[in-house]
Parts: sequence; structure tokens; C-alpha cells
Amino acid sequence: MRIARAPLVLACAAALSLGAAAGASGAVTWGSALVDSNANTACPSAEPVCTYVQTALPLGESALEAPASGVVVRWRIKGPTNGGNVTFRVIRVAETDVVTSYTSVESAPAKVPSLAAGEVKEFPVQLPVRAGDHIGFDKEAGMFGLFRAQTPVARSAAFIPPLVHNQARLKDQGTVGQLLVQAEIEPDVDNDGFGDETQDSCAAVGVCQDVTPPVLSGLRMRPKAFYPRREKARAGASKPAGSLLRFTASEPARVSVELFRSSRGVPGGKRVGSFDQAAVRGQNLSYFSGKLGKRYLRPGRYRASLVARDGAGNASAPSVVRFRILGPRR
Ligand SMILES: [Ca+2]
Ligand SMILES: [Ca+2]
Repeated sequence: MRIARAPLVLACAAALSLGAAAGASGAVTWGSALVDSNANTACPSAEPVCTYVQTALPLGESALEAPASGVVVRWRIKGPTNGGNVTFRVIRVAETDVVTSYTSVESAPAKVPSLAAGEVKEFPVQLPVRAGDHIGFDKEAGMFGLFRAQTPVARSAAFIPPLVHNQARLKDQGTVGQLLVQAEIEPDVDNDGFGDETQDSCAAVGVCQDVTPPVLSGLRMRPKAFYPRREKARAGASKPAGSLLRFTASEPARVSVELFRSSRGVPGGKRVGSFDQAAVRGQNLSYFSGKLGKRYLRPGRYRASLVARDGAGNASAPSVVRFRILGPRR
């Protein structure tokens, strides 16, 4: 009897721990804690719409920067007492020693109704976000109650006119104040662009696996015929040295580039080597110098075959581009 019961207890324990793993929430909150109350803030000029980005928050309140990568599944706003159009924005901030630039990488427009004092309105959304991104929104000049006023530590950057998708800008003004906006980020372990907890069912099932291979598209090289960089230096060639490789990836991936040189009697060409590069989701652009490791490619016709692999090891179909390495000038 005792022997028979032991496996049963083990099985129950295993089931319980699986259940706990599936139910554990990986969602995180980003932006204001929405605790403080509103004060009037118009856009800082006569422009009809402006963008605000949160750049500092008091310690202990919700995270200034997105605490995790994943998908924004909902965002909330406190106030405004008179409604209007608000565009929620995910902002990527790039800092150098000299300047800080701000790029809106994702956005979602919403019609916000007039809210009672202290009331919070929530909007469902599905926007990819990267850890470290900043939160912001566009507001109409006449909308009030989107800041907590006179918060010494909280700061935001203002952009007039508003930010444009994928265009980096320097801020027009710094402003004291907390944007009363908050978002919830869910993990996207299976990389399908949906939050794993409320937008797809993988967390409920307990298996979030990325089974979707990356897709490469729009692969091209400009120019298609070019000198290696060495030849330009030596000959002062009028044709450009090196080429720009451009493609779009459906998700972050490691891309391996295999090079084949046309060779008489060898179908598909002779393999001359390969290199790897990281790809982001969306447009990718990189410079190819015509050099492979320490060697410059010999003049001739080439074929580059790209295969992308995601973090789970799923591989894309090969994507091919042809190019020509020009010979030395005489
Ligand atoms: Ca997902
Ligand atoms: Ca994938």
C-alpha cells in the first residue's frame, strides 16, 4: 500500500508545481503609479498637439523605463477632466556624451473621454516594447489634467510639434511634472507579437514556446557592383567602395550570411565563407566592405545567401542576393 501511494504523492506535487508556473504572472507595470492628482498643463506653445515623454520619476513609484521587453497589452490615463485625442507612445531614448535623442517606435491613438477627478481610463493595445523604453503621449493643447504639478523629481520632455514615427528628435523643452499614464507589459516568450498572458493562450496552457521561424524579406544590395574598400583607397576609384545590405526581419534574429563565388563548372558557385550579424525586428541596414574576415574578396560574381535564426533556433528560408566585386583599376 505504501509503495503504491508514493508515486501518487509525487504526481500531485508535480501537477501543483506545473500549475503554479502556468499561473505565475510575468506582467510588469510601467510609468506613473497613478497615485497623484492632476493639475492643469497645456502644450507649451500655441501648437494644437504636442508630445510629452517621461524622463524622470520619483524613486519608489512605478518604473520610469520599461522594466522588461514584451508587449504592452493595456495603458491607462488619469484625468483629463476635459476629454480629447491622446496618442500613447513607446519612445526609444539614445544617449551620447553630448545629446539625448528620442524616437517614437510604437504608438496607439485613443479618444479619451472627460473623466472625473481621480478617475482612470484604460485602453487595450498590442505594442511591442523593449526594456529601457520610455513612456509618453501626444495630447491636444486644450486638454488639461495630464500632469501632477510641482513634483520636484518628476520631469518630462516636450516636443512641439509632436514626434513622428521613427524620426529621432532632440527635446524642445524640459518640463517639471509626472505624466499620469501607465502601461502593463506582458512577456512574449513565443515571440508572436501577442502578450503571453491575456492576448494568447500559451501562458494558460503553460507552454510558451517560439515555434514560428523568422521571415526575411526585401533583401537587396546597393550598389550591386562595387570595389572592396582597399581598391578604392589604392586606385581612387570613381565607383563606390563597399555596399549597403538591406533587409527586413519579422523578429529579432541572428542572421548568417554565406557567400558563394561564381565558378565555371560549380553549380551555385564555390563557397568562400560566411559571417554572422544581429538583426532587429523590422528594417536592417548594414555596410559590407567586400572583406571576409581578414581577406578581401577577389573580383568576380557572388551570391549571398542569408538565413535568420531566432532565439529558439527556428530558421528562416534562405534569402538570396547577387553582387559583383569589381577588379583593380589599371
Ligand atoms: Ca506571445
Ligand atoms: Ca520565432
